[in-house]
Amino acid sequence: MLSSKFKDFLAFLKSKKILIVTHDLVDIDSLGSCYALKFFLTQYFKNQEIIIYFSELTKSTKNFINNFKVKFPEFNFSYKKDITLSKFDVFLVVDTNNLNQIVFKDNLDISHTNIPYIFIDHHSARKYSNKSVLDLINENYSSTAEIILELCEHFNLKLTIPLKTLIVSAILTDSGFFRHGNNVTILNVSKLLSEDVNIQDILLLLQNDIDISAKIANIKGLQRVKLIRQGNYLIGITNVSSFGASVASMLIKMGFDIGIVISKEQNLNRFNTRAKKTVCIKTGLNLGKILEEISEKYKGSGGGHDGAASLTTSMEPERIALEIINRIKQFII
Ligand SMILES: [Mn+2]
Repeated sequence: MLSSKFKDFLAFLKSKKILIVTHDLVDIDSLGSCYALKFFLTQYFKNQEIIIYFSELTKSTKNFINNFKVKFPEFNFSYKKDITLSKFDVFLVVDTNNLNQIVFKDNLDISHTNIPYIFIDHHSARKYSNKSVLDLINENYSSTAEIILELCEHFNLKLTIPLKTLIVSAILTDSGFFRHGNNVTILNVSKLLSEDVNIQDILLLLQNDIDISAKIANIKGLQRVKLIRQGNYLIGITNVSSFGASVASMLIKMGFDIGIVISKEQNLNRFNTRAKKTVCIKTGLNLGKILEEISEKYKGSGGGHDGAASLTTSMEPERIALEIINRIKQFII
């Protein structure tokens, strides 16, 4: 339980100028956590400076904010993109377990200042530098937003409807819509839902509009796909001019076990590959390794993870494709 720390946490922050920071490419969990935390602190420290700093937001976070603003036009998503670190007395590092993930202009780094920082996070604690006794870390939560929720509950602070909506959105996205969650994840969401905080409305807020050119690439990729059957496994190979990574993921959603997509990128041939996680686990297939080895052989650049990898090369695509397929087949006999 974090509750034993909450009083000290609050006492430490009193009369301090607070900067709330989070990782680059702000996702919906960091977004919701930062604004809920700011709301919480504002209740206790009326005339105190509490600033949020963001470097860059992801495309889906921006999309979410646009949808959110239609529903809650009054909600204030203000944050700073440019700040002077030395003006603050303490940094609250949200949804981040490694200071390297926070990006400032001119390569500033909060660890180079003498200003204390406190982690508020749900990632595994391995990479925390300079652990503080005040850190609020709980790896059992699917999202950082749930730590802020616990904080608000502990002090009986009533959250507003927009903030409840933000926290539910954060929990849903970070838990992969409960796929990576546990009982507590579902309980926390259920606590926040009400007539005014409706799950279907929130799911609509989280819907991402796909770009029309990405949709066309997906459709063309499907029209051109060649099916290769190897035992009980299905490999799909196709080509598109762009959006190769999204087309490769789409092939997996369509039912292929492995998807290979060839596209052109600045006169080079790019291969995007995807494999079902279950296939990788069952067969030992590692696309990252395969593409890395091929890239070394043909002087390209390639690599990735077991189920998602890419390769860029100037070699003719047919030859590379054949080599990729042959190497994949060695695993799925
Ligand atoms: Mn998170």
